[in-house]
Amino acid sequence: MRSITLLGAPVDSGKARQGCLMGPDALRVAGLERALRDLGHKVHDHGNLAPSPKTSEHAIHPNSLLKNLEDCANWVAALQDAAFEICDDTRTPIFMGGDHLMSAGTVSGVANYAQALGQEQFVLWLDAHTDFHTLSSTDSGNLHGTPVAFFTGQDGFKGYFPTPKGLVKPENICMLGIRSVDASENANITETAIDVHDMRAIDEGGIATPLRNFLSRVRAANGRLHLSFDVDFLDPSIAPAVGTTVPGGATFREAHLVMEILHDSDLVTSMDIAELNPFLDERGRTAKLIVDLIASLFGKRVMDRPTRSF
Ligand code: EXY
Ligand code: MN
Ligand code: MN
Ligand code: MN
Repeated sequence: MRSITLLGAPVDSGKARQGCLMGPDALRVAGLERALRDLGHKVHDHGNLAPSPKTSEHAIHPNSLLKNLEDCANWVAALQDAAFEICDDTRTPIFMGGDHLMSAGTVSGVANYAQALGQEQFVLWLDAHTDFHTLSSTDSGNLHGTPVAFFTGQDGFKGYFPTPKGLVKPENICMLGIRSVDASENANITETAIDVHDMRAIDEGGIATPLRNFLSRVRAANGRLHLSFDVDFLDPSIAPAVGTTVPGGATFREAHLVMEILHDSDLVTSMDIAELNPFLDERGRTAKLIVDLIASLFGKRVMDRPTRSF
């Protein structure tokens, strides 16, 4: 039984297709709290981090709309403090986004907490994208493409963003589901020890092996594990409610298998749900799927494993 705290982190950080602001409430309407209570967990809904930054319709770029960038930077600073505090009074925070800029705040906050405990912070990044742009490398200027560069301490944020209070070592990050990487991101990420498994590798060798290998590293280091789940990790045919869909994503069973293996490992200490855009959903289909996947992460089983394989 876990003690779980939900915190909404609604943000649309400049991309054209807005709507992630409504993500936290869509997860609430889809029954996230009830699903977790039904599994025997203690759940507290801490509400939303307010106020969300005001962003314009079109892309934010450091050179053009510094004002909006400042709002986003202040929001990230507030979120990293809120994340740190929530870690202190609950065993498992679930941060409900909002687009993936949220992870600049949540991951630096939980990494700061890990540092305070003298523990290593690890991150499992489920995403179609590596989100490894800096403010100078991004072409789109969309900040949701930058969080991993931010919390690994890459250059190019100074003067625009707060100093991350907690950093994650690149070698402590595993990415699964990658299938859309910009040229400059690719060049930069291959210079690091980030463990990237794209969909080609997963198609060939399966998703369980890289995940299990990563989890044994987390366990060996007695580490804390943050799961950052970008809804566009999933194939758009099962999860259409994201603004940056990329065909060829994880299937329903691959996603549930990841959650089941994570549950059995008991290693996850915090998580994000990012990029859910209810404005693009079909009668809450995507939000309900996310709730079901989180239920798998927290112990829901379709059936108890047969004692012997047939
Ligand atoms: N790499 C592209 C960009 O930087 O604009 C697309 C980023 C999409 C980010 C979403 C959250 O994963
Ligand atoms: Mn509260
Ligand atoms: Mn992402
Ligand atoms: Mn993505």
